[in-house]
Amino acid sequence: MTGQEPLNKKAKFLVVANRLPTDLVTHEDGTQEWKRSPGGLVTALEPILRSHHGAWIGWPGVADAEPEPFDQDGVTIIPVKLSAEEVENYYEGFSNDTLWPLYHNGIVEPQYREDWWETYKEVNQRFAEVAAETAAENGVVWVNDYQLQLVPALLREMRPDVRIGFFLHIPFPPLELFEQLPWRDEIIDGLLGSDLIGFHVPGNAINFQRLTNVRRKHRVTRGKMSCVGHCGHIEVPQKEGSPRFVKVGAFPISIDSGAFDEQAKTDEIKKHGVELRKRVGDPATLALGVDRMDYTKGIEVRLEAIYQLLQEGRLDPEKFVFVQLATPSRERVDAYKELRKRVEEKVARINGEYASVGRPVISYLHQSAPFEDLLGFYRNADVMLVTPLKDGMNLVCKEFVAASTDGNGSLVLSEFAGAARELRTAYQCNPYDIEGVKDAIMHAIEDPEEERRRRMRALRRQVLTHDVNRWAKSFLDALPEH
Ligand code: GDG
Repeated sequence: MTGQEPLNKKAKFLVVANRLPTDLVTHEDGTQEWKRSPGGLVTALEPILRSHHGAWIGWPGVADAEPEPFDQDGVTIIPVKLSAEEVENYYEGFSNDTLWPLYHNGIVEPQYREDWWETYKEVNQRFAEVAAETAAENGVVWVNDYQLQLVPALLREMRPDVRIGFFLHIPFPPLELFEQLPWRDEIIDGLLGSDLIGFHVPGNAINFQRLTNVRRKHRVTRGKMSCVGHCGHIEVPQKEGSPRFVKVGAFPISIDSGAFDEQAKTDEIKKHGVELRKRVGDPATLALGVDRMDYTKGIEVRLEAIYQLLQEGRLDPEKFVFVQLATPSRERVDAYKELRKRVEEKVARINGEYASVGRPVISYLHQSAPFEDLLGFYRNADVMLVTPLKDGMNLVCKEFVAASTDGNGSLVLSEFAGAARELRTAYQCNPYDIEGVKDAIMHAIEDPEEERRRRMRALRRQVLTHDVNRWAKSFLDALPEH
């Protein structure tokens, strides 16, 4: 363990998320070390956390680990312990095998199990207790994502003085689907403990408002359908006194786009990108996919589209390479094991039929790629394929745009990614319409250069002016005062 000092102060600004911004890594000799995992959320929130003596509550990523809180660059890190059984029931089970598929339109069948739900409740209670102990008087607590939807109400019960914001990073489903959940009313009431509930896109906010209106009979004041920011209020009756108002809004998350642009421009990344392109045979067209290995991401859709385009002779295997970087994810959940098998069979089939010796058409990795490789590929790919069946936002497409500093990449983007609402000039497609996906890919490759550049210019304007700092600020600015 590193020699960080245990701390014991109250935080005026608190982030609560399933995972900490730093992972506890255990080496082969049994020694442990904290490794920072600098994602977009961390980058956006770190300066705010630092300036407010902030704290971050989350699980360190290892079962049964119980490290003491410590200070990391001015932010208090507060680990929450999860036993191996809790990881299985709360995280892999209820979060990733019940809520994740249900909220992504039931792409795979959600599993409903009472024992998973019981553990979900217990773990949410623990997170809420730690937050209640940590938050300073009248502080701000920002709760994140589907793993912790009961925390707002539990926390409000213990600490009515704090202001609670909740942000959902995945889609919120329509009423007709959400109502399958045996514990639907408990989840709604958990979320309604917040002062502000944020979603990526207005459609999600509207789904939630309609649900509370229909199931809980709460009065809803709706903003404009096209709203970004404040979309409306839900009036929640109280046992005593006047009702509480919960603000609901759409806040499309983004990336640290300036940093991506800057880093992608460096000579090192430029050279590295050229080198990577050479390594895959310097094809006339390099297409790229970057995803967690998840059935929501539509990896199979793009493989099928490429397969058919090769069969029809619209893509030439001598001139085309597709690089798919697929980070391992949730490998103990059955649906993920099955997906991996299907993807790998498809890759093998395409290469078996169309590759030549030493020259695969599909270059597939089931590994977490180093960040420099990611940037190098983003910068040098001709076409980026982002074809989710459903995605809250999708940051990969924004990263590709920000890193396309030469202004000449083409983005193929599913209409069902939250990002499609902002990235209008992408080559958009319906991932359920295979002919449409194939046509979008061919347009992205064959359109005149001027058309491709025009589209990318508009995408870059959008992504570079709407970064993750703007997202965090708009959410926090919308959090009502008590
Ligand atoms: C959830 C929602 C929403 C991926 N492979 C590698 C790697 N990555 C990085 C990407 C990107 C991140 O992982 C993936 O972010 P996404 O947004 O695309 O997807 P989810 O993980 O599903 O995120 C999503 C998001 O929350 C935020 O609210 O947008 O809709 O599902 O940053 O770059 N990074 C490295 N190597 C890899 O191999 N270094």
